[in-house]
Amino acid sequence: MKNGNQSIPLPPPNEGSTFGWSGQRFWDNSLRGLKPGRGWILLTAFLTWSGCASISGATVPGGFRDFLVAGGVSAPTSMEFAPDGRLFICQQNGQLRVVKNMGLLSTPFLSVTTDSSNERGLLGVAFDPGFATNRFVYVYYTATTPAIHNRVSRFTANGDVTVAGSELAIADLNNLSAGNHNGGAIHFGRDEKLYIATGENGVSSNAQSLANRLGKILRINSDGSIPTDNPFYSTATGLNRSIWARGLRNPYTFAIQPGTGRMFINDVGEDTWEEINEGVAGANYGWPNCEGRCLPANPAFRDPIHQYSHGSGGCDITGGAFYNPMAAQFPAVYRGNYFFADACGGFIRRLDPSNGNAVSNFASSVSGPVDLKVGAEGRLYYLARGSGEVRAIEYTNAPPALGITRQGSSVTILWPAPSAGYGLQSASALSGGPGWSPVASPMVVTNGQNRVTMTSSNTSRFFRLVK
Ligand SMILES: [Ca+2]
Repeated sequence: MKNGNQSIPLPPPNEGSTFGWSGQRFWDNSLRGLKPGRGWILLTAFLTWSGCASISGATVPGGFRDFLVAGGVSAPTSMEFAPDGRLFICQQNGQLRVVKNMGLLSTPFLSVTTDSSNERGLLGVAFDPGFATNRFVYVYYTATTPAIHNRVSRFTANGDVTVAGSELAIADLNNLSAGNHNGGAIHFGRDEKLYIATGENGVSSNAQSLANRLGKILRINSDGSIPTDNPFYSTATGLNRSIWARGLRNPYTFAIQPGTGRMFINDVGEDTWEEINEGVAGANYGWPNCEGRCLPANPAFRDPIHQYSHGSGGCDITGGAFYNPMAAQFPAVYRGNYFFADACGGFIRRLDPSNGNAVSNFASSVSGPVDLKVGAEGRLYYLARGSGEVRAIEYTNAPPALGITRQGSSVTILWPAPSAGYGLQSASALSGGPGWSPVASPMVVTNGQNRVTMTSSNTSRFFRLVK
């Protein structure tokens, strides 16, 4: 199968680049009339996908299913959803690929010149909090000039490609020696600062030093300048004032919880322990003095909130995602959970912060998972490096959230009759948790379609259709 996704119905071309479109236009609203600055949102999610069964699919719990989203990705390293629903995938070779309308676009969004040997290459992507207006996309990659080092650059999007010549380097990190331990994850925090995870580059003493930016979490403004409230701003010098936390070995991935801003950092261990650490300004996570919890306890170091041994089947923690989607699809017990994967163990587990950080198995036989993301519509996506695929896990018995839209001057929602079982809900903020209330709006059936129209100038209201 070309791209491995031919059985998935492709949608008509549209500006919204909706992800999970069923091929039928259920939503028709006035959002195209909104000013770009309002960041219009049109996200749809339907149960009508019919993804291919594949031998590379994971084993998932009863009630769930695993299906192919897009194949043919070469040596992927990480992925991120754009605010408009497109999924961007980093290939180690420097190409940033786009999955749009359930298909992998043949033309990369961008290609950077990178050293992709060993663990180097294009490793991370993030979208500016103001992406809907400014179209800024950030990537982390191993630059080759003037010496080999990791760099964070900003590009400006123009549809599914970048504006030519728009690259702006906003952080050039220390020159590299070894090829391994590059970190590479980048995400914006709730404070709209850009957080950058860096590895210690095979020199463990780097992790403790405030004289370089390796083995750290860095925090910078989106233009590359350094916030003056950084924890080591007055004690470190120059660019090292971007250090936000230290004592990390190879924090290949981290995640920030929607709604709370809580950060969990996955630190890949050496011989014994894989770690999940709570992100705290100024924290020292102990490497190389400790791998896993410090024994005996050392108050100078912050222990992981969870660790698992290589003896338990894993050896490479990669990928973390909080389950707080706009429209939760998994059962309630999963809300607020933190999913994490292990690339060599081939599993996905979940940690429940509301239950003493208890960890449960979730998926197994996963083909080299290197990243996890939760879609706005509530599916869990994983990037399988082993099979070169993006796959998704959904709960088959979920009451589907059929779509989410944002109120403009007027919103009209269409969906096929009959209307039985459908209900409209509204909320004042996008969240996967509570806050959605039923809306008593008259539904009108016209030409076999249900239609409901709401008129309001309140752009802070969101609506979703659920069944
Ligand atoms: Ca540690």
